[in-house]
Amino acid sequence: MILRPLNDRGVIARWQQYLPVTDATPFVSLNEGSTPLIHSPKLSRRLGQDCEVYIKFEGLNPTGSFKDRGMTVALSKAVEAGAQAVICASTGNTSAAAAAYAARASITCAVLLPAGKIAFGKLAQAFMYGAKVIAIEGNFDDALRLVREIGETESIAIVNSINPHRLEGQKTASFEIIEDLGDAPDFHVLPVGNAGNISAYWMGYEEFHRLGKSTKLPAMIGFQAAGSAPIYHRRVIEQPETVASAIRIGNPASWEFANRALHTSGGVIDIVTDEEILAAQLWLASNEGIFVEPASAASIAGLFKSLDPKRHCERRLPPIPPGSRIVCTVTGHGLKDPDVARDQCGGVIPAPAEKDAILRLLGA
Ligand code: AN7
Repeated sequence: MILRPLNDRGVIARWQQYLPVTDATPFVSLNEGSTPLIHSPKLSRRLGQDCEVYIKFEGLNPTGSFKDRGMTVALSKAVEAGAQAVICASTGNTSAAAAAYAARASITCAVLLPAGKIAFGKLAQAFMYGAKVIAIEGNFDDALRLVREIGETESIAIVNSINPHRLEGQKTASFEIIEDLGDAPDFHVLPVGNAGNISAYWMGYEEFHRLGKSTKLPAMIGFQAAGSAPIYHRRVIEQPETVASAIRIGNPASWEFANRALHTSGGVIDIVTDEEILAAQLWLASNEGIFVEPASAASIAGLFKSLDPKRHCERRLPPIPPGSRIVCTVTGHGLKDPDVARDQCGGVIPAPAEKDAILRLLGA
């Protein structure tokens, strides 16, 4: 039986004609995608010169990250091909998405995670969605190597972004941005880990430009965490480290593809420190009401960095001309990583259960 959810407004239902699906493809969907593109008055003002900044809030997908866009296509194609099980390596969000969509498709899901390095919200998701959760003594790059090896001999579908269906699904975020803005932006800023998403966005922008749906192509600006910046340093990082655990990756799978996107778009890869990431995370939540996980805040930290004239000379960031439109993708929800959020919080204000005492504390 072909599974076609009623009222489905998901990525495949909306963008079917641009995706590798046919009438024989079941739609394994949770109504992902169609996330809001939120105008940021405060970031726009900080940029000045009539620039407008928009935030593509991918944390509002069903499992709380952009991974759902790719996973709906990957799982649909896996089920179409008769797969009984899927496997992925993950820093957390891919495993959450794979587990949810596998549950939806009633097939087995195994996730290989670096032990002790997964944000708690993501781990809880993998368990709750019913995945087999395997914590390896190694980092993400080790986990991905193992998944590739397992895929060579076993009949189990790999749903990491080395599966091209993942990037096909993820490119739809660019389509939505072009629809919302009426054209492509001038700059697109996003965090980079395994480099799949920057590659997928670029695919989407190129495809819609080719089809005449946009008049221009954005410069793609990617930010890696300073301690996990293989593309920036042009070498594999053996022991990547960063508070932004989602992008703690030393040997990105889509490295070549991302280099092409950077080169063709006139973009760059730069780095932001953990301190800059955490400051940007707190800034975005407390100034715009948008709570994102640390990795996602790398794009906002990067925007701040590109505004700093001193940093600008030091690095190769392109100048932002007056009147530019800039889209920053924030990739995952802040609730994914409660431990980092707790460390960012001030202490609570203790008070007796008395009105006057509370008014005194409020300075009233
Ligand atoms: C919130 O879940 O690699 O450059 O295994 O979770 O496409 O890898 C997550 C990556 C950015 C980087 N922001 O995207 C995984 C995983 C968040 C992420 C990235 C990830 P890519």
